[in-house]
Amino acid sequence: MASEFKRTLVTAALPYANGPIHLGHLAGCYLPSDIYVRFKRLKGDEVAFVCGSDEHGMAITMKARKEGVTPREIVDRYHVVMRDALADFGIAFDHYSRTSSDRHKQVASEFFKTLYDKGVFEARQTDQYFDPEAQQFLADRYITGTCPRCSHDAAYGDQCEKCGATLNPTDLINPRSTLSGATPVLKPTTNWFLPLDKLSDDLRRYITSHPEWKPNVYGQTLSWLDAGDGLQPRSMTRDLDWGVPVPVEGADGKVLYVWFDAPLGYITATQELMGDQWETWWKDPSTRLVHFIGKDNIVFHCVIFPAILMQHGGYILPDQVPANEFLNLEGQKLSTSRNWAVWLHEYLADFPGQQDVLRYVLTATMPETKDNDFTWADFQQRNNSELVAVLGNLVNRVMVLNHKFCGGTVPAAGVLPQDREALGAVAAQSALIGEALEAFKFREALGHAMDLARVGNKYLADEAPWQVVKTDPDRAAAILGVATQLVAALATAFEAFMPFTADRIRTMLGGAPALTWADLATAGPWIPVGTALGEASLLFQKIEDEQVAAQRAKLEAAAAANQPAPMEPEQPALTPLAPEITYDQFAPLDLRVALVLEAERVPKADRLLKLTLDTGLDRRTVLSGIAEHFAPEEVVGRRVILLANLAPRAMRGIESQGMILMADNPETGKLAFVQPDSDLPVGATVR
Ligand code: B3M
Ligand code: ZN
Repeated sequence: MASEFKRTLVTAALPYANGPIHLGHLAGCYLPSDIYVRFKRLKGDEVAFVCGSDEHGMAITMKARKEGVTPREIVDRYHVVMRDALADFGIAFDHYSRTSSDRHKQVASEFFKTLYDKGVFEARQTDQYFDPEAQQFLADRYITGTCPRCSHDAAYGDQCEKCGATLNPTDLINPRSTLSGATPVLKPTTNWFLPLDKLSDDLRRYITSHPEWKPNVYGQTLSWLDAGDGLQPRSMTRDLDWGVPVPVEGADGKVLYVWFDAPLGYITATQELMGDQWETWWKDPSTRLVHFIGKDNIVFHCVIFPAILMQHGGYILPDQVPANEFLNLEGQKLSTSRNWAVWLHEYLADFPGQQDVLRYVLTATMPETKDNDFTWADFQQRNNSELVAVLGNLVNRVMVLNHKFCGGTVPAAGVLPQDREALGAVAAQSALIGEALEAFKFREALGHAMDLARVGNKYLADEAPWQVVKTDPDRAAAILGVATQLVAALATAFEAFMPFTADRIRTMLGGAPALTWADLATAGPWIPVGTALGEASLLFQKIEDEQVAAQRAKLEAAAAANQPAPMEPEQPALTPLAPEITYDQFAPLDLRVALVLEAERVPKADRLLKLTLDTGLDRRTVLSGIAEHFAPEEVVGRRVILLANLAPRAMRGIESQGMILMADNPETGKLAFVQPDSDLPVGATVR
């Protein structure tokens, strides 16, 4: 129960220091955590907000290799780039730390040592690939070879990016080291495993005591516990030379697993921020620990980190882990390596001073419960029809009318029923905003704030002070008094979402004092009558079609320029010809054009989409293994070719009545639809 807590420690996932920050980072965890913390501060709650750069792990060493520099150079460069970009967007950490610091080394070593001395770890000898030329053990990503499933000849030791298979390095045919090209050899090595299998009862008790977690978080965590063989021991050390050295005898050449050390970075950051007081924030059960993360980090924060904290003892456990799903960009997965991203620093260069527009749009489309898509068209639309037309318009009209009819000072607000009603919306809407934010429903909260601005616009339109002034200047002033109070309250209502805008509104209002959240629950006034107003200026600017087109073109160009140059002359791997069949074997296939009416994901089946098809003859359900390639909304409305007389088959308790034809694109390795000619009607047969 949140109410038993005296203070809240909020963390945002530590970004890997291997590149600049993009939209997906912001929407995933930095924006929601910042909004939450700003709201808490407005409420006067005791809160601390920490983050920092994650400077260990493969993400760093791979980038360093790619650029031919040391890992140290990479993290030193990107630590600053990321810290500054987040600050530029108003992400107001109390402290932004880094995991390559000496203090962090101490914190992580102490944790490992304590667990080691308690006998928590199991030392296990395993055979690992070793590069005899480079004289080092190879992480999975440093081994390539032929995929046993699809014969792609550049699969990685952990995954084939062509067919998506999850692999072990020893599954690869013809393995090669990417460090030297040498054929790796298996060599025994000892690592220390956290026996998650033995801890699973404790973990289950902990997790099921949090049924209030967001369904995506709770569900994913439990499905880990419930997976086939249950939780498996996981190695907490690696044979690598970049990281926190394993602080025990006989561990030369080994470092802590990055997911052992990174979450402890939250503790390091708190120590740096709080000095002697840090223990209150990590050991006192009246502290609430809240981790904002993206969905790919759920298991580490809900299973592995709590297991580490429990085994150490004396620490509180995460109480909430509000993870977001992923944000896509123009219908495609954001990708640093393909350069399919909007980088924050580039956004700021193109839209100077307009951080809040991005904050607003990303909050309004935040992937809270499912993946969501950022498009420049939507960005333009929300800017023009919400920020400019609703909030910006209200503030501007109130300012201009005040200067015109009231000498530029705040008049006393009217007291007619409609005046009270409009002013009463402040308390009502702020209560709704607050409830939604406490429940981590950011989109909903933002909607309630925008509704308050709508109340203001409607009030002005209904009361029409520009008309009234002709016959009754006192009433016109009273109307503007109400409207000005609304604007003052709006600055605070929007502050957590759009802090730059809140400041600008206050400046326009003549340096109006910052309010607290409790002030919004009153009947006002929120700005003293008689305050001399500043100059009116536009809060938001209309975004033109050309700007949107330019952003799209920039995206396409960057992605095209970044197509990885083929290492060797690449022959697209065409699938060899299949064995011959006769016409009689082909003729029984009933292939026909069908229309996708609906598409949805199938819970617990990452690959499957459940489609509802119109075949012309009937409506039916077909399960299709395309969910990793297409979002449901990309599929609805498509005309596809259906194998309509395939015997029904049940998967995940759903009966699939047919199969849609898909093509493998040999150049991209991606799945594509086989699309009928546009004038073919639904039901047309294919032969
Ligand atoms: N750096 C992973 C990521 O950026 C990782 C988060 C660490 S949080 C302790 O997805
Ligand atoms: Zn494959």
